[in-house]
Amino acid sequence: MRKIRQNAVWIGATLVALILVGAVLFGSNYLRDDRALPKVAEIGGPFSLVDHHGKSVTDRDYLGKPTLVFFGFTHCPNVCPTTLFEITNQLKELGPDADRLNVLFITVDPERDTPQQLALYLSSFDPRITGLTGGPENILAAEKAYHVYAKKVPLEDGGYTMDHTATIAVMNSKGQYVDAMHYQAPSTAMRAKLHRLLNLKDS
Ligand SMILES: [Cu+2]
Repeated sequence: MRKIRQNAVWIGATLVALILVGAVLFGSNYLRDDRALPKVAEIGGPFSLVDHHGKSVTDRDYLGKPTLVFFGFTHCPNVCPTTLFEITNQLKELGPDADRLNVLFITVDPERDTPQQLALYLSSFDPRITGLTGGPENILAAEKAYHVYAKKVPLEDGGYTMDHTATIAVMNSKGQYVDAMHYQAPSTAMRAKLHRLLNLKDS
């Protein structure tokens, strides 16, 4: 009788130990996967917009080359000009290799950012950056596809500004999400990512 009880204790203890080990292994794997693959398959998707030349375009027009996708607006006081300036420097440094890349600046403020306004604004940056705008529903759909947050914030003078996600999504030539860049990251980090994207050797 005592032996049976002892065995039962051992079996119970072994089971608890197995469950604990399992939980730890599952937990660490889960965390690792979560960090390595931030909803990869979910970011990106179809869009139907108008470029800064007034031409209707869709996501399919940008397949065949890797694409940087950045959402912003031309009245942005800081984040957007800083990001576009950084991208411009990177493209300049890449030289002709930058032609193997699409760079899309999609407005979160279609009310003010007409194709003409985008063209005017982008004339201060690298000409290989394409501005995209469209109807409010089309812009909303693009924001949703890229998991971008954007919200109108009223200003005291009666105008408004936009709160928005400032991450640059890096898509491969098949339109699949591969990486993200942030405008506050050091230039060398962005340079390394672009080189990897274009299969260039780091010098
Ligand atoms: Cu901005």
